[in-house]
Order: sequence, then structure tokens, then C-alpha cells
Amino acid sequence: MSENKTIYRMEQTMRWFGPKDPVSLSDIRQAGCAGVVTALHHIPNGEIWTVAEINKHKELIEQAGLKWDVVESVPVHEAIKTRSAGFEIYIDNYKVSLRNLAVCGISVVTYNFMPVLDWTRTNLAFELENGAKALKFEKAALVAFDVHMLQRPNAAADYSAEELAAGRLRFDRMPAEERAVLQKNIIAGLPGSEESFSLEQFQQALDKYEGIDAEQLSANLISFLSQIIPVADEAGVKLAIHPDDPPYPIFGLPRVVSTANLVQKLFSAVPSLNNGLCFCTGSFGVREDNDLVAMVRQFADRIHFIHLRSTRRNAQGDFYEDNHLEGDVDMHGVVKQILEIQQERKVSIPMRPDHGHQMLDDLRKKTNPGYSAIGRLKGLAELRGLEFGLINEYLKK
Ligand code: CS2
Ligand code: MN
Repeated sequence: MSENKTIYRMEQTMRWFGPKDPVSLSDIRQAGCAGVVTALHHIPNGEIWTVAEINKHKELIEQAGLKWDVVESVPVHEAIKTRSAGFEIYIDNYKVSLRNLAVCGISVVTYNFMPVLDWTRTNLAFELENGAKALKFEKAALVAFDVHMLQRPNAAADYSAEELAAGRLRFDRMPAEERAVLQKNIIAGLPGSEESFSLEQFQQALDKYEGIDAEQLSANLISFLSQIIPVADEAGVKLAIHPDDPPYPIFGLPRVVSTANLVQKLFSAVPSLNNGLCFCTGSFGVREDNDLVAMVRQFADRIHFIHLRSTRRNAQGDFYEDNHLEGDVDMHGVVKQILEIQQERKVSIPMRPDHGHQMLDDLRKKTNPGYSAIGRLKGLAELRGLEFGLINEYLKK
């Protein structure tokens, strides 16, 4: 291949939670990013994002010498997911927000369709051998919370006898303070989540899904898509659905964005290419039956945004967030495949290192779980190195 041929690299970004984020725009710029991924976190879920509010946020970013590459997320109101009272208004508001974003020149929008909770972990400070801290999902802790703290009716039916025994033991041995932290970790809202709950509120939110199985939830998502994708087509907005995290049912809630087949169903139902995917390797990668490299190929035309991170799972159903290039995700294979689809499509897809370890100075700082500066900088630097190596090899061919 000739030297002067354009090479499409991944567009490097980081998530920014707005002016209150302890990681500043200047930090993100120093990490080597040209753009940020952000949202209007101060606007309540379901309300319209006005052009004035979007532009205000955009100016802050541009003043720092960066671009606003991707919206993560315009949250989908629970009434839309359950198709309950008022959902039509929330869909109309969503359409207006998409149009307003397009007016401001922002054209990639991420969202998820996870019932009640956004991403879920049981431990936000799992100490790794080297002293850094990672986010972890421990099955026995989840069972302890679900069966013994929340005492969800019929929860026991969702687990095997071994899982129940492990959960019981975990609960019995857990000191009161640890129980309180566990509850907070699961339902008080991780960064980027729009909701936080008390135990009673959480049970009420779960109850709203009574009678909604995966088929019904999928139908609700498809009917939402069939209304908003035409607006995205008109306005020139690419939507990117984020997969379920973890990618299987929890708390008896249905899940509809966990595997290639489920994702394909959404695209077959609403074929426009603006009906796209946020390819999150950390979420999909928790399932052994998800072949990530094959999924990048399968959804080549629809990947509009990329989250790169890796998890390591065990036989008990636990997983923790590993170094970006280690763990169960074949990161070399995934990035290689992404580079191939980018050359074919002639685009640079925005990518962010999704989460990072709390390490070095950040261990002494108050940080947003998963979103400390140094761990993400390390992840981004490693990913950038991997990409650099792959591109050099490719140029030699
Ligand atoms: C999480 C989520 O793993 C992740 O990316 O940080 O907050 C995610 O951004 C949302 O689910 C996307 O809507
Ligand atoms: Mn993600």
C-alpha cells in the first residue's frame, strides 16, 4: 500500500462528566484526546435538551481546545421502556433533543435500554495484586443483596442451589458496614446513571416490569426505534445503543441487548444505518459465547462509537475489570478488526477507554468509580500503542 494513502485511526476520546468532574478538560487534552464524550447530566431524565443548553456545554469544551464527539447518553425514560403512562411525551421530547443536538453539530448519540439500572457492580474498590483498585461484579454478593437485603419476592427461583448457598454464606459473614456499602454500590447510581434508589424505591421500580418479559421489552425498544430513527435520518444523527452490563438478566429483569442475535434483531427490524451500536468490549466480553471479533465484522456498518476495556471472569459468574490489553477480551483481534472496518468505511470511529483502574495519586483522591484520570490514561496509552503497532504492520504490506 502506498505511503500517502489516508489511514483512518480511531478517534481518541474520554468521557467528561461536566464542570464538576474531578478530571478536567485540560487533563483530557493532555491525555492525547482530540474530543470528549459527554452529556447534559443536569437535565432531568425525559426533559428536552434545548439548543441553548447544548451550546453552553459545547462552548466549554471548545474553549478548552476540544470537540464534543459523542453524546453519552441521552437517557431513555423508564416510561418508554415499560410503555407506561406518558411514554408518548417522552418519545416526543427525545425526538426534539435529537434534532437540537443536530442543529448544534453533534451527530453521534449513545443510549441504553437497560431496565431500572444502568451498569451494575458489587465492589467499586476491588484491590488488585499490584495495589490498584478495579470494579468487580461478584455473584455471591449480588445474591446476598437480592435474596437477603432486598428480599425480592421469588428471587430464590432465579438462582441455583449452589448460588443460593454461596449468597447465604456471603450475607451471614458480611459486617453491617459492608452491607451498607454493597447496597450503595448496586442501587445508589454509578457515574453516568440517571437514577438512584432506596431499597423500597428499587423494589417499586422492579415491580413496574411485572408482566414485561424479554420479548415485550424488545418490542418496546423496536417501537421506540421505529419512531426515533426516522428523525435521526432526517437530522443526520447516528444512534448507538450500548449493550447490557452485565449482559444477562439480573433482579429478574429482562435484557434485550446482550448478544449478537439480540442486536441483529433490532437492526433487522429498523434497517437504517443510523440505527447503530456502541461497541462496548467490556460489556459484551463478559459472555464467553460472544465472539467479539466476529461481532465487529457483523456490525461493521453500524458501529458508531467504541468502548474498549477488558474483563476477567471465573466459573462462579464473577468478573472484574482487568488491564485494557489483558483479561478475556481479545483486544488485539478487536482493534485489528476495527481498523479494517474503518479503512473500508473511510471513517475514524470515536473510541474511549471505558473505565480504568484507580491507581497512583488517584488512590488518595476522590474519583468517580471507573473514571479516574490515571487509570484511563494508562488504558488509552496502551490502546494507542496497540493501534500504532497494527498500523505500522499494515503499512508495510
Ligand atoms: C457505563 C455506562 O460501561 C459503561 O459504558 O459507563 O454508563 C454507559 O455509558 C451507559 O450505559 C450508556 O448509555
Ligand atoms: Mn461501556
